[in-house]
Amino acid sequence: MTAVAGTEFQAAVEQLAAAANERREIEPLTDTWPALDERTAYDLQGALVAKHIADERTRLIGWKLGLTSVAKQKQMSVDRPIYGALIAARAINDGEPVAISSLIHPKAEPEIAIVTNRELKGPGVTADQARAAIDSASAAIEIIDSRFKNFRFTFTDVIADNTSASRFAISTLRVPAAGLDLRTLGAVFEKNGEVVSTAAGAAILGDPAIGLAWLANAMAERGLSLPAGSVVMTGALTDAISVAPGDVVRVSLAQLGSLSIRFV
Ligand code: OOG
Ligand code: MG
Repeated sequence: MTAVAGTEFQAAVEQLAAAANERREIEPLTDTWPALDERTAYDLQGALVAKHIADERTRLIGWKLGLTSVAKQKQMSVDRPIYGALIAARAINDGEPVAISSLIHPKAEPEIAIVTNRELKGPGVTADQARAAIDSASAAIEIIDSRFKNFRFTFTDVIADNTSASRFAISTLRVPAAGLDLRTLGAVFEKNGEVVSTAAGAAILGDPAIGLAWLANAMAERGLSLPAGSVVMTGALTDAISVAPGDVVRVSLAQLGSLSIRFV
């Protein structure tokens, strides 16, 4: 990396961290850095997450998939999945109130979270191997909050921004994966008691296990493996919805129970 590129890299990390910490929107990095490539974008993400972990004295607990459903890919005009990091300090509890004023322009997404029981190390991880590595599954809601104005970004911008990750809630009910077919798990997503969308687990690339295999293989491109005990949010099953103070969003998944978040 040249000295100029190194400065640009550090400036982008600082800008993204400040936008999140100060709750303000910024323009996409690619407006001024059009050549930003995928590899550098994941390096930016790694540096940004490391900064949040150091500043907040927290730790990495797992990973999140994004843009794994056709609904989300259409919503964001992107045709490939992405992944980001989950840090402990961003976890919230079932029913916990979330202040909209603490975020920029949050949206809520219904997801299936899983926990792994063995290391997955790509390349070449198959869906069957990934399925065997799923210990349990839980109902989850992700709150995304792009640091970019109006959620306008390119593929590499959103990767650098840790895939819009903000808060996440995972049900304490961890259902053993043995005997569960994640593909056919029905999902109902409600806002203020009204159904806004429905889906099944197969919305995630055909099977959340395919998503998990994709994650392990994508991480391998950066020399990373997915350790046993990782939490993985497998991606929004349906469109993300905007929320305002007073809204309650709820996801209910067959066999996994329900989980809700209240915005204040
Ligand atoms: C990117 C993050 C997408 C998901 O579950 O699909 C995501 C975005 O839409 O801002 O987390
Ligand atoms: Mg998500």
